[in-house]
Amino acid sequence: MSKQLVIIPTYNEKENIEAIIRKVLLLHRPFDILIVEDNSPDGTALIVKRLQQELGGRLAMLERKGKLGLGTAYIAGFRWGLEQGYDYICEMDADFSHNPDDLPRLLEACEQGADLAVGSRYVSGVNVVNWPMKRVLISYYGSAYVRKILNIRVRDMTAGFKCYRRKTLEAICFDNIKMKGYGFQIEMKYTAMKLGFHLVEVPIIFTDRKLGSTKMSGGIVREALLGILKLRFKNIAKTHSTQL
Ligand SMILES: Nc1nc2c(ncn2[C@@H]2O[C@H](COP(=O)(O)OP(=O)(O)O)[C@@H](O)[C@H]2O)c(=O)[nH]1
Ligand SMILES: [Mg+2]
Repeated sequence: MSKQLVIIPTYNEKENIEAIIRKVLLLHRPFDILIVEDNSPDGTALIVKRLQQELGGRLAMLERKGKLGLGTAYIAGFRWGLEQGYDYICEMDADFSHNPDDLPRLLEACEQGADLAVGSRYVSGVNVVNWPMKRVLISYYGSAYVRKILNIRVRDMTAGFKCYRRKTLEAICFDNIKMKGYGFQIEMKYTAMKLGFHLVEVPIIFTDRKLGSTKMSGGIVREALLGILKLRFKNIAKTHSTQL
């Protein structure tokens, strides 16, 4: 029997965290959960601790000292998941933008041969609900820009709803992943592809959060725009060969 984990990074998600944890634990495929919590001032960690008492071993939490960014939260989660021996490691936001019901489809894509399955908004048209038009445009044209610069076909390059096969993460040298926000998602996908892994896009519908607020900022968009240019000229095989 394979073991699968979903990593959920949180910063001020008290309105969403309990419902999303309960939803994941009810899926027909069993997923363990790792919350990577950055000392949210709203007390998200306290809610998780209460649920741990109630629900037991399938819910773990890594607590960090403060808001250190999404990229490093995921990397801390990946290291933990690999150490614990998980075969498949997923990423999902806490705010229900990613529908937990889609997790089994991402997992199945990996079971059927993908090394990295990406929940994609742009496989056909734009499957985004309730996002402000400005964000849809930044995301859609941002992905088009990235495709052009990096010369790749993946339609949703900034997607953060994914399932990695264990060996894909094992091959990536996390110390050499430089970007932290949307750029992190792009860098991970590009690195996996350059290392020869098979990426599959699984269509999903992305819905804007109903509760809580976004933590993304203009700085994160700038980081991605510049970071992509650097990635274009990076020798991926060389910088990520240490763990192979
Ligand atoms: N641990 C941690 N989680 C974060 C951080 N920034 C954002 N998140 C979480 O990452 C997910 C996506 O962030 P969100 O603000 O919804 O971004 P958006 O969907 O692009 O607007 C949510 O679960 C957030 O709580 C951070 O610095 N640290
Ligand atoms: Mg969100």
